Amino acid sequence: MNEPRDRRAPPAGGLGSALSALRRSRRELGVTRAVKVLSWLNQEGGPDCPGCAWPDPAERSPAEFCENGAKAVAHEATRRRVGPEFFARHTVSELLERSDHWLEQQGRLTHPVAKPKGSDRYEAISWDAAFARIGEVLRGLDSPDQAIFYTSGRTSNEAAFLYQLFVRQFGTNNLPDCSNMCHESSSTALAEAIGVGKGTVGLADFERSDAIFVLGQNPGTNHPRMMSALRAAKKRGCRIVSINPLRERALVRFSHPQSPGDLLRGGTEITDLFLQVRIGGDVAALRGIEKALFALEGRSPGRVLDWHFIREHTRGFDAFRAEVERTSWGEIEEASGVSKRAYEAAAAIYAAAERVIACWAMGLTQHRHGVANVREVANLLLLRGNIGRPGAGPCPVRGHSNVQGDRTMGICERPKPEFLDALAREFYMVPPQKPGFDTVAAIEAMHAGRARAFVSLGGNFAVATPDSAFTHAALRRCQLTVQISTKLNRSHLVTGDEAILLPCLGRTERDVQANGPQFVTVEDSMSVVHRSRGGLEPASPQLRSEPAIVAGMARAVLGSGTSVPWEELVANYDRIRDRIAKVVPGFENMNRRVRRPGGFVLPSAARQRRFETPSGKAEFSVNALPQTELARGELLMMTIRSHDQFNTTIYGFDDRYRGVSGDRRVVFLNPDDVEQLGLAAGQRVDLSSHFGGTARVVRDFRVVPFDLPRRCAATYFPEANALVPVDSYDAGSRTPAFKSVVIRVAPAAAPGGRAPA
Ligand SMILES: Nc1nc2c(c(=O)[nH]1)N[C@H]1C(S)=C(S)[C@@H](COP(=O)(O)OP(=O)(O)OC[C@H]3O[C@@H](n4cnc5c(=O)[nH]c(N)nc54)[C@H](O)[C@@H]3O)O[C@H]1N2
Ligand SMILES: Nc1nc2c(c(=O)[nH]1)N[C@H]1C(S)=C(S)[C@@H](COP(=O)(O)OP(=O)(O)OC[C@H]3O[C@@H](n4cnc5c(=O)[nH]c(N)nc54)[C@H](O)[C@@H]3O)O[C@H]1N2
Ligand SMILES: [Mo]
Repeated sequence: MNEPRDRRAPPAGGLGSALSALRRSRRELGVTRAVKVLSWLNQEGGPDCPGCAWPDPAERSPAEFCENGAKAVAHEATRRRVGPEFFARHTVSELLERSDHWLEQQGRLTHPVAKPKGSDRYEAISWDAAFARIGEVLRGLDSPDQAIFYTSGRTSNEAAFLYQLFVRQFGTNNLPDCSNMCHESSSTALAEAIGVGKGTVGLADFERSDAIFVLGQNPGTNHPRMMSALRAAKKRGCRIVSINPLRERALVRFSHPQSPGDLLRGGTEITDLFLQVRIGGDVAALRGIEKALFALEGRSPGRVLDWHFIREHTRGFDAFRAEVERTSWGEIEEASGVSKRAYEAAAAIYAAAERVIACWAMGLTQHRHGVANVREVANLLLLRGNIGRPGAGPCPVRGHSNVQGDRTMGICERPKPEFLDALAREFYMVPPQKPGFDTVAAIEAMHAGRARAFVSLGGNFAVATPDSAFTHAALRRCQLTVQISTKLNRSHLVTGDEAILLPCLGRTERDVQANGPQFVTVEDSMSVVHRSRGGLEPASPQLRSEPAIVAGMARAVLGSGTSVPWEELVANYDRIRDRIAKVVPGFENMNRRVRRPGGFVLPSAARQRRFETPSGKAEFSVNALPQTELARGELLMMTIRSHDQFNTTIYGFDDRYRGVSGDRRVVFLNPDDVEQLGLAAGQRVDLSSHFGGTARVVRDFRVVPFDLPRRCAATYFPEANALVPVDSYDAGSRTPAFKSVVIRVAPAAAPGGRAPA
C-alpha cells in the first residue's frame, strides 16, 4: 500500500521539501534571481507569497516561505516567454491538444493578443484596440446582465475594488469568483451561526490554544506554513485531533525544514487522535463528539458545557440538544465509519481543553452538505464557548492568497445593501440591486445563451469549474471571452467567437505608474491587511498592472458615462485606497495604517462575542445527517490536490507525501474495494458518474490501492472535473460537490489510448 505507516515512513516537510524548493527555483530562475525573490518573500516591504492565505508571523524567519510558495514564485518569475511569435507558430486547435502542464510551462504572456471571429489564431493587438473592442462588444449587449466578470483570488485589494466598481457602473452584479467553489459554505454557515462569514482567530491564538481540531484539510501540502504553527502548538502540549478520510502524512508526523533538531529526531508527531471518517461523514463525526460530550455532561452536570455562554450568547440550544439525543450511535457509526470509542476519546480531549480552535478547508466545504458541515463545527465550538476569547474559535483556512480580501472589496454576486449604499454615496452612482450570477449560475447562463460575454480577472475558469464538457460548451457559446492572465492556460483556448488575452504583471514584479512605484495590499485568512510589493523586472515592457487593465477596460466600456477618474486613481494607488477607506468599513485611514509593519487587523464583532445575526445571538443549528445512498458497485469520490500543483497549475507529476510519482491520472481505492470490484493494483480503468440522468466519463486512470475507508475513492483535481455534475452542489452556498461525486470504476475500454491530460 502507498500509505506511509506512521513511524516508519519519513515525516512530511524536512530536508526533502527544502531541497525540492531550491532545485525548482534554480532551474526556472537561475541562482541570483532565485535567491533575490525567495529572500524577499513575505518580508516587510516584499511581495506577499501567492501560495496561500496563511498569515505571516510577527517575528519572521529569514526564509518565511515554504516549498510550495517557492514553487509558486519560481513559476511566475520564470524566464520563458509566450509572445506573438508563439501564437504565430501554434493555432488554438493545436494548443488544445496539449496538456494543462505543458501550456503553463510555456512561460509568461508578453503581449495583448486577440483571436478574431472565425480565426483559429491569436494575433498581437494594441492595448487601445483591445480595450476598444471590449467596449464595443459589452456596450452592444442587450443588457449588462448578459456579461459575466469572474475573479480568481490572487487579485489585489486595489484591483478588486476597481473591478467591482467598473462592473457595477456598467450595471450588473454578475461577479462570480473562485470563492463560489471554495469557502462559500464556510462564509454562508458562519454568517448564519455567528453573524460574520469569516474566522475569528489570529495567529496568536494558535500559541494559546489547548486543542486544535483539523478537519478536511491537508496543510502539509496546501498551507505548509500552518505546519509550523501546529508543530509549535504540539511542542508546548496542545492536543491535535485530525478528521480526514486520508491519514495525510504531514498531519501524522512533520519535520520543520529549517529545524536541524527536527531533522535529526525524525520530526514531530502532530496528531494525537486521528478520526479516519468516510467521505462526507463529518456531520456524523461531529455529532459523535457532541453526543459523547453530552454524556460527559450527564456524568458531571454543570461541569462540561459552558452554560453561562450558552444562556447569554446563543439561541437554539434546546432544539440542537434534542437532535443530538435523537441521533443514535448506530447512525453515527454507520454514516462516519468511526467508532463510538473514538468519539469518546475526541470528546475527552475537547472537554479537557480550556481553549479550542477548529480549522478546516475543502474537505468540509465542497459537499452537497458543505454548509451543514460548517454549521456543525460551529455547534461544537459553541457548546463550550470556544469563540470570542483568546486561543479559541473557528478558523476556515482560505486558499488563494487574497480570496478573502476580494470579497471584502465587494467581489460578490450578492452584495450587502450597505455596501451598495456606500458605493452610491462615494461615486454618485446607482448600483444595480439585482443579485448576479455565482459560478454555477454563470456556467448555466452562458450555456443557455443568457450570457454572451465573459471576462476573467485571473484564474482558469474552463479547468477549475465542474462538468468540463458542459462548461466548455457554455464558454464557446459566448460572443467574446477576455482573460487577464500571467500564463497560458486552457481558458485561453476554450473561447467565445472572439477572444482577447491581456497579460498582466505578477506579484513578484515592479509596478511603476505615472506617480512612481506602487505597492498593493492583500488580506490574509485571519483578516490582517498588509502590503505586497514586487521587485523583479517585469516579464515584458508591454505588461500592465491589474488595476491599470481594469481602468483601461472601464474607460473603454463606460466612456463618458462614468463618475470615476480612472487614470487618476491608477496613477497612484494611494488614491484607490483613499476610496476604499471611504466605502469599506474597517479601512479608515487605510493608507497610514497599511504602512505600519505587519499592516492592520480588520475589526471583528464576533471576536468580542457580539454576534451580528438577526437575533443578536450565536445560533445553534439542527442538521440532519446527510444521506448518500450508494448502489452496488458505486463509490463516493473526492477530488484533491497533489503536492505538486497549485490548483489548475500543474508543476509536476509527483505527490511525494502520498508516495505517488510520475502520474496524475490515478484513482485511490481501498484495497478491499479493489479486490471486490475485481480490479488489480496498477490496472487501467475508466471512471463514470451518473447524476440526474447524465452519464459522464473520464478514461484511462490507474488504480492505486490506498489506506482510505471502504467505498471511498480519490482522484486529483482537475483531471476528474469532467465527472463533477454542474448541478450537484450545496443548496445553501451553491458550492459544487467536488468532494462527493458518486462514481463507478470499470476496466478501461481502450487501454493505453490516452486522451490528452
Ligand atoms: N501548494 C498548494 N497550496 C494551495 C493550493 C494548491 O493547489 N497547492 N490551493 C489553494 C486553495 S485555492 C485552497 S482552497 C486550499 C485547499 O486546501 P485543502 O482543502 O487542504 O485542499 P484539498 O486537496 O482540496 O484537500 C482536502 C482535504 O480534505 C480531505 N477530505 C476530502 N473529503 C473529505 C470529507 O468528506 N471529510 C473530511 N473530513 N475530509 C475530507 C482530503 O483527504 C484532503 O486531505 O489550498 C490553497 N493552497
Ligand atoms: N475538482 C475540483 N475542482 C476545484 C477544486 C477542487 O478541490 N476540486 N477547488 C476549487 C477551488 S478551492 C478553487 S479556489 C478554484 C480555483 O480556480 P481559479 O482561481 O480560477 O484557478 P487557478 O488554477 O488558481 O488559476 C490559475 C491561473 O491564474 C493565472 N494567474 C496566476 N497569477 C496571476 C496573477 O497574479 N494575476 C492574474 N490576472 N492571473 C494570474 C494564471 O494564468 C494561471 O493559469 O478551483 C476549484 N475547482
Ligand atoms: Mo480555493
